[in-house]
Amino acid sequence: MNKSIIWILIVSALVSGLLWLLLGNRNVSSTKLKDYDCSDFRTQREAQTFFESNGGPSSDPHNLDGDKDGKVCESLK
Ligand SMILES: [Ca+2]
Repeated sequence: MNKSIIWILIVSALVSGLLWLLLGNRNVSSTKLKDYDCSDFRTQREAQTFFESNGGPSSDPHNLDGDKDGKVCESLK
């Protein structure tokens, strides 16, 4: 087997290992952020304000708007 092919394999294994570590660490740090649920808010308006200041209807990382109609925590008054 050609030595350069072996080196390419070693380097690509190291690079993918490094990428895996970087992406893995990013996932760990994102899961450390608090995940808000409707029970974290006292009123629907409070949840709605939080939702709109954190990406609005286009982004719902906390999954507050389960039915995707733009209105969060319909169960709250
Ligand atoms: Ca909704």
